[in-house]
Amino acid sequence: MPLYKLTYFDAATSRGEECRLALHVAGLPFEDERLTRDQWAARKASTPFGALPVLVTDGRQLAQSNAILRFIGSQHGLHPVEPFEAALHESLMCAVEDLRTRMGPIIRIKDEAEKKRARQEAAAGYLQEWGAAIERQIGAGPYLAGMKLCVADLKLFVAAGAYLKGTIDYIPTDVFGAFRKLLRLVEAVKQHPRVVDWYARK
Ligand SMILES: N[C@@H](CCC(=O)N[C@@H](CS)C(=O)NCC(=O)O)C(=O)O
Repeated sequence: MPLYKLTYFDAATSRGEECRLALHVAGLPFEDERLTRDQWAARKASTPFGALPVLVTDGRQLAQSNAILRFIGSQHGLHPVEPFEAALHESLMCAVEDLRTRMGPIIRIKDEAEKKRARQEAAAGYLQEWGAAIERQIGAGPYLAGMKLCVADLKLFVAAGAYLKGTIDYIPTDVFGAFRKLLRLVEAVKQHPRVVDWYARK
């Protein structure tokens, strides 16, 4: 029986997917529990913050994607050891959460005209500011820590990658085109052998 269970929804996206990737890249076998919306409604109150993902290990629950990523990363060579470097990576993971908080309501707009207006505005404005801020934090690359993949790279890959796939109407796939280091990081993560392995097994 695996030591870890990661619970999320049945989608290869967002906070759950980055935690699954971290477990897989770390080489940790885990139970990949995927809830339907009805199952989630019944389970929500029993989770620490009423939200997913949740990692269960040794009979204890850990919520909050960044805490889960740090927990896995710091034990398995996927998070910096030096405290300031570790905090810098955490600041980038927080920036991804800022992105999701800001874009979530825009992604959920139903009215077609308003959806188009808000998404085009975000693509030309907020997403450019966000991308430029991330770009400034990336050094020689390809990853944040140079040649070594870390959990913060996985989080950036999942978050930025969602905008590059062309599945979000009115946000062009070249929305981050000005940010060459960010695009190189996303590509490097995509080509990492453990990431390739994760997507090959689905
Ligand atoms: N800050 C939390 C946010 C968790 C969150 O909002 N999760 C969403 C899915 S990505 C969720 O559980 N939505 C269902 C709900 O809130 O009932 C984290 O980083 O894990």
